[in-house]
Amino acid sequence: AGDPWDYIKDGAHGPSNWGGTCGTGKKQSPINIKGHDATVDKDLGSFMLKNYDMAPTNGTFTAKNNGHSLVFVFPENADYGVSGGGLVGNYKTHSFHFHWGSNNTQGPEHILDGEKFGAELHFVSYNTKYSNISEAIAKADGLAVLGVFLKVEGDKNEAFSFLEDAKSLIDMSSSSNVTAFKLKPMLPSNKTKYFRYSGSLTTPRCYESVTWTVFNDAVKISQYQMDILRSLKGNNGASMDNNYRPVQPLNGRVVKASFQ
Ligand code: B30
Ligand code: ZN
Repeated sequence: AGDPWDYIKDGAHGPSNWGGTCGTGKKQSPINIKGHDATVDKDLGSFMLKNYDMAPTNGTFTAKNNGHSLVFVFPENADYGVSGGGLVGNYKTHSFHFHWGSNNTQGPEHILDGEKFGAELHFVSYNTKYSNISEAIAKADGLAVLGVFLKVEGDKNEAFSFLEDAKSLIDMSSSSNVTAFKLKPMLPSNKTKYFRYSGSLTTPRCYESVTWTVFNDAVKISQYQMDILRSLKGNNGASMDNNYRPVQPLNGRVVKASFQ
């Protein structure tokens, strides 16, 4: 449903022609984060990640190629959550997905001090004052997304072994159940250094409902693991690479940093 959209630069359905709030909003994501311009906020405490170090026994996640990303959705009874770290209230983690480039110097949505890594991972959570993600998706305090930069370097990262399963999801709209795994190893070991700002979904209709947390430290994945993402296909069998939105104007927004 909705207007078709894609990532083809200057194309009819590309980012500069996305509809709705994408074109008119003043709090859009992603952004270029300049570490030195960020306002240090010592009151931004550390996160509570609920059950991120648990893999539910007999649990399965649904892995799906939705044509614009590779998404892993948790079962309704999964109890993954995020709170603290300056977030008001509790957020239930619904899913995670990736954005990546066709080479190792592009792919993330956020840019940190001009540095571009190969991919960015998003953990999407919704405010538990709403009953589900659909109800929360357009509310100002509806969503909290954690962003993690993925850098191609070194050996296979065991935290991302599940990408092997994604090899069966090359074609658009394919999905499969995968054995549940731990989320915490996918996050940087230092979770105390992060940036925080108020923004939007990075895909149509770009609702301005996201409290963004972007971790300072990147996580490493191997070239082989990156290439699995690059093998996925989107609409009409085209490559899904470069499924990232260009950075958007800050329009006076304050970016906070949890560290000096
Ligand atoms: S992001 O983290 O800002 N990239 C959605 C959630 C997080 C982000 C973007 C979008 C979302 O829930 N969108 C509506 C549901 N979509 C999922 C999606 O990621 O965009 C359903 C779908 O079509 O299958 Cu595409
Ligand atoms: Zn995303």
